[in-house]
Formats: sequence, C-alpha cells, structure tokens
Amino acid sequence: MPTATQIDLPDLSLVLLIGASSSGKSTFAAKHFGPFEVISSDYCRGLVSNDTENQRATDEAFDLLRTIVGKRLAAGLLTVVDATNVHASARQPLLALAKAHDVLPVAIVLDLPSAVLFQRAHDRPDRRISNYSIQTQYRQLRFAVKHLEQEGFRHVFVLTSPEQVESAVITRRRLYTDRREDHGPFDVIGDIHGCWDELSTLLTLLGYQFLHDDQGRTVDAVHPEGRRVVFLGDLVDRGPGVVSVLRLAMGMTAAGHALTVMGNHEAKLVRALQGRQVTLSHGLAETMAQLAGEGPAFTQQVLDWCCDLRSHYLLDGGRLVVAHAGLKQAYQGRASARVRSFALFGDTTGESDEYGLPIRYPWAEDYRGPAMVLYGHTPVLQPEWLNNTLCLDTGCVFGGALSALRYRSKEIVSVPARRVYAEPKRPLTPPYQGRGDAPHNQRDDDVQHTPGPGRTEQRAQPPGAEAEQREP
Ligand SMILES: [Mn+2]
Repeated sequence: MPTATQIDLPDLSLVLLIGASSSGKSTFAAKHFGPFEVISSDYCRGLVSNDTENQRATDEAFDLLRTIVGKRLAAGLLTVVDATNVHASARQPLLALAKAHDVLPVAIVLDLPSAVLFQRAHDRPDRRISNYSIQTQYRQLRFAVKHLEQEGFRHVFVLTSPEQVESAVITRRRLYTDRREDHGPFDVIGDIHGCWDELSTLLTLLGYQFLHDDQGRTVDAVHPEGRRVVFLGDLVDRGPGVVSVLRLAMGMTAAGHALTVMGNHEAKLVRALQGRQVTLSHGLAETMAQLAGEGPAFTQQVLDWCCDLRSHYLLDGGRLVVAHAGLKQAYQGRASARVRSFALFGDTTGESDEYGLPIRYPWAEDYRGPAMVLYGHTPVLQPEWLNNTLCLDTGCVFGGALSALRYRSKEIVSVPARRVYAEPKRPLTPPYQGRGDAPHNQRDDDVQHTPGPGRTEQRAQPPGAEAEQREP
C-alpha cells in the first residue's frame, strides 16, 4: 500500500485547488480546511445569482471571490480557493493577490484520469456539466501542471488517483521566520564585517564563555544564564577576521546558542561562491581571499550556512523583530521577494546621494508598529531609538564600535574598534535627534532597486530646526 501523500502547508498561504469539474475539490476542501477558509466559486455564483452553476454570473462571482480572498490575506489568514483554476488566466489574478499581500502561493492539483471524471459526472445527474467541458478542463490541467512553479507557486502538490486524494494528509507549519515561541533572552549584535577581535571582546563583556576545537579555534560561545546571541547580518567583508567570525557564528548557530539573519553582504557572498558574476567590491575580495586560505571544505560549509539564513525573525511573542536593514510593520512575518529585499537592503528611493550611495527611505520615521525592530546595515555614530526601532551598526570596521543590545533590558554594550579597517565612502551618520542630516541615506552595497518617489528633502533642515518648530 502506498504511503499517504504529505502536504506540508505554510500556515500563511493562499492555496489554489486545481482540478477539472468532478475531481472532488469541494469534498477535499471540506475534509481538510475550516468552513471560512474555503472560498468556492460555485458558492460565490450562488451569492450573486441564486444559482451555483450559473455560468453567466462568472465574472461577478470571481470579482466577489477575489474581494473576499484579499480581505482574508490582509488579515493574515490561510485561504483556499475552490475553483477549477485550470487556466492560467484564472490563476494569474490570485497569484497577484498573494504577491500583493506577501503571502506564499501554493497549488494542490487534483489530476485524476479523465475516465474517473466522466464516470463521476454521469453519477451526478444534478450537475449540468457536459463531457465536452470536462474534457476541455482536463486538457487545460494537463498543460498547466507542468508550468505551475514557473508561474510563481512556491509549493506544488499533485494528486493523481482517487486513492491518493483520499489518503492525503495536510499538516500546517509555521513560516521559518516565525519564532514567536522563542522568548530569549537575547544579546543582539550589529554588523561585524570580519572584526574578530572586537567580537570576541564584546562576547566576553556580555558574559559568554568560549569553547575551542582540538586545534584551539573558537567554535562556540555559551552564556551561563542561557542567553543567546542574535547576529544581525553582515558578518563578512572588509575586516581581517572573517573566517574566525564565521566559524564562531556557524558553531553557535548549530549549537542553538545564536540566531543569524542574512545581511546583504552574505547574499552577495552566496552569489560569488555559487560562481555567479559579481564585482569583488565593498570588501568581498578580502572575504574571498580569506576563505581561499581556509580551503574548499570550510568554504562549502560557509555557503551552505549562508544559503539557510532567513531574511528576518519574529521573536518573543511577536514583540521583537530582527532584520539586517529593518522591516516595516506590514512585512513582519510575511514572505515574498519584496519582504526579503526590504529586510536585506532596506527601502530605497532609487536616487543616489553626493557620495554615489543609494538614498534610503527613512522607514523608521514612519514606523508605528508594536514590535521592537532591531537592525543594522546603516552605520551610525551611536545607536539611537526611533519609534521603537534601533540601528545597532556602529561602524566597527570603519573605526567606530561593535555594539550589542541586551534584550529586554535595552542596555547597550559597545566595544570600540581597535583601528580603522576600511574607509567609509561617506562620514558615519551622526546621532539622529537635533541633526539636520538624514540618518538613513547611507548604504554600503551596490545593488540597484526600483525607483520610487523621492522624499528625502523632508529632513534637510539645519540643526535644531525641529526643536524650534515645536515651540509656539
Ligand atoms: Mn549591510
């Protein structure tokens, strides 16, 4: 007897059932999903025309269906669309909805033999569907099934027999970014960029004790009170100790003593190690040289580890969000290309400043979310709270300091850089309050983003202008 098909669903997804008429979609949906989770095109036809099979009501019915789906996805609710969905023109607007709400699209295909479909239609004389219609749908589905991943579905499950449909088991899993059950306590560390000396000093100050391998290399750090580190990304590039930093971070992550989110420098390192065309700028050449000195086995471990890094994490019941470049509220706990791009690179205006660096949207100025957001990416002279967000990149590799925040006491612990390892393209951003300079417009990568409307001039005020404006 064949083993049951396991369908592992992310708990925030838009599920399209795809199958010809009489393939058993509604039965399948009712068996595996809650009554509000399933939005059926037949039911919507009924709502707008009093007739669930009224084909002339199709446009109105799907208009209603998409409205309901949109409302549910906005609310963060798993939603299942029970319609034939055999033609790309039916799937495309639903894929667009999933994308607009940063929700993963999933396809469950009921791909049954046409003989089974004809027999079932024959056994249901109440249905007005013709064999010709079923045959057309069957052909469309046979064509569609090969292209679903290409269309944008993140997971595709295909059930090819009545037995397989009957025995399928659906489990729901949390998104990989969802670690709300993890309450810490955490020590959150900003951009390291290969500053090994400062990292080891900082961890010692924070109370961590080091473990070494038989060659005396530091492979783990343990806190006697069970505290754990969160690395905010950009561990690599520019600095001299990339290998030591990576070996420790990888060891701590594997031992459950640290979490790491991906920085834009790790993302570029992955592309370089996969042999893709990248410019060896912004310190990547130093990383590649140091990895080459360590050998291919370690380099492969680094690549595997970096590939597994997530864009962000929701922690501590959703009270804490960590992401390399920060994350606005609408994207927290969601999954899409633009969520990842925001978390790694920030939100850019598409314009460049006088130093040739991309200008960023000051997302933290508009942030009103209840979760604390800790991030790095933009070197600042000192961390300063803004709307429950804090940048912990104090530019260690540029001669600043390496900084950590103790969560939840909000105590900042910093170690000054031993020297300037790299020259910044522009001066580090001064503290936020009372300065005219926008704190968010320095970025250290060369990735271009889609332009948006510029608005950086809003903060082009002389020092003290803000305070003066508040005075009556
Ligand atoms: Mn960065």
